[in-house]
Amino acid sequence: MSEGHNLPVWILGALLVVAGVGFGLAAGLPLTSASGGTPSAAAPAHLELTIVINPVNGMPQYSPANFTVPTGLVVVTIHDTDSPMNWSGCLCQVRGVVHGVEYLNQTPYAILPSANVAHTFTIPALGLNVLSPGQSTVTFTMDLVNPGAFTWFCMAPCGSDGSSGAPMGVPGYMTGTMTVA
Ligand SMILES: [Cu+2]
Repeated sequence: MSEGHNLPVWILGALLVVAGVGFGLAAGLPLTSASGGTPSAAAPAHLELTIVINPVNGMPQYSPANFTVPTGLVVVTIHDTDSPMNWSGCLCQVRGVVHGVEYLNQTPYAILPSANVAHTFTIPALGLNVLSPGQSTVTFTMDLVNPGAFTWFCMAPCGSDGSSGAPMGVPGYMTGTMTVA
């Protein structure tokens, strides 16, 4: 006699709801409030970054450049308002994020086409690399285990002088500090 046949219908319904929530998390779908979530897993934190053109000097910059996030799962959204850039030398491989993919306008990619990639969000200490095409919205999830201060930077040659000129390497533009606390 199988125990499964004795499961009340409401338990099966609850299991389906939990599975649905799990799928939503795995697919990177927009998350609603924590209420109604699974009690065993804390709701992920959210971080919103925007890449804008500085109105004074015309250089692209991440805003904010310095920010604090908690340990655990952090869903990051990058709104890139810069122009697309054809970065032919880009390997464009997504690394160090949950499931190994980022979502470009909600489509998952493990490797992005290099044709439009304008910037990257790269944290070598975490083995993390995410690509940001111009005029796009990118979403990915970090699973942060350890607290600390982590330098992030952009690897794309987005400067006025390719990979050597500003804003590359200028704090507050294409590099900054992510504090995990
Ligand atoms: Cu850049």
